[in-house]
Formats: sequence, C-alpha cells, structure tokens
Amino acid sequence: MTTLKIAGMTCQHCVRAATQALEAIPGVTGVEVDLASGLARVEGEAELGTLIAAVQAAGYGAEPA
Ligand SMILES: [Cu+2]
Repeated sequence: MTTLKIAGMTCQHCVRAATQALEAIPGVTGVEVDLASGLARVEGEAELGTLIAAVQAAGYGAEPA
C-alpha cells in the first residue's frame, strides 16, 4: 500500500478524477482518495513515480505522504 498526498483537489469531481487516474495504472488494485485530508491510499504493485505522474497528468500535485 502506498499513500500519496494530493494537492489541488477542491470537490468530489476532483476526487473522482484523481481516483480514476490512479485506477487506470496497470498493477493498481484499489484506490481510496479522501478530499478533506488530500490523502490517497493506493493498493497494488505500481511504482511510486508512475502514481505521481498519473496524478499530475490529471492536473493535481502529488508527493509521497
Ligand atoms: Cu473539483
């Protein structure tokens, strides 16, 4: 399990966009994004850099939490 801190989410649309970006990565088996904390819990085997790049491509900031 990897935890990311996502920056720039303001509403549930953002949560859905970030969730879908992470879920689309091969190897990711589960994603849970919390708007209030900005934390994303990602289950699976994907590389951290791949997770961060996907979140950034969706328009948000991301760093290891
Ligand atoms: Cu939003």
